Amino acid sequence: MLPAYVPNSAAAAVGGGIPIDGGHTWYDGKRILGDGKTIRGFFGGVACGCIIGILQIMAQGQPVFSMLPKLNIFSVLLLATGALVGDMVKSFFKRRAGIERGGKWPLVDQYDFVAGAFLFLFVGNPAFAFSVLTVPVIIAILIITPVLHRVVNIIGYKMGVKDVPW
Ligand code: CTP
Ligand code: K
Ligand code: MG
Repeated sequence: MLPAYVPNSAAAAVGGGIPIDGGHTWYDGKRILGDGKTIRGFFGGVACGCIIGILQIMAQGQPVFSMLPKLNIFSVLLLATGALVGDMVKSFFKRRAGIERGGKWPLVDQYDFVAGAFLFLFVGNPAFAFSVLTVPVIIAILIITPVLHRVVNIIGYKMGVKDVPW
């Protein structure tokens, strides 16, 4: 899950600059995604997720471009991209629900990137996804994620890379 977790924190650290929605509003007059989703945050986040994933593959003594269904660069890219696409889709619906950028949306804020990463991995590399994401593993991830999310966000807030501690 590191290639899915890291992009979320990395985006907060390296994000900023041009927003993905270009500052445009939706038909409801509210921003499409908001200033919290930036091009630099997205690609910087995905890149950091890929770096951690490549280190994991190398630590397991496997070739980076191994055949499916092993952990390979393709699966790493799916997890990292899926995580930030999930986060972005979340922001779209958050704006439609009238919640400002950075506002709290309990449960959704904690699981958006996990849902995106799971979806991308199950669709993009089902053989690998089914072999690693077993029911006990998924349950463990669902328990660990909100705890980790909270701890990392408090650290990010204290470091000054996050505006709010959630
Ligand atoms: N970030 C970014 N680009 C992304 C995702 C995140 O630049 N694609 C950065 C932004 O600086 C953002 C911070 O990471 O403020 C924290 O991310 P997140 O909590 O997902 O964004 P919010 O500011 O809470 O915005 P939203 O309400 O839309 O989730
Ligand atoms: K997020
Ligand atoms: Mg947030």
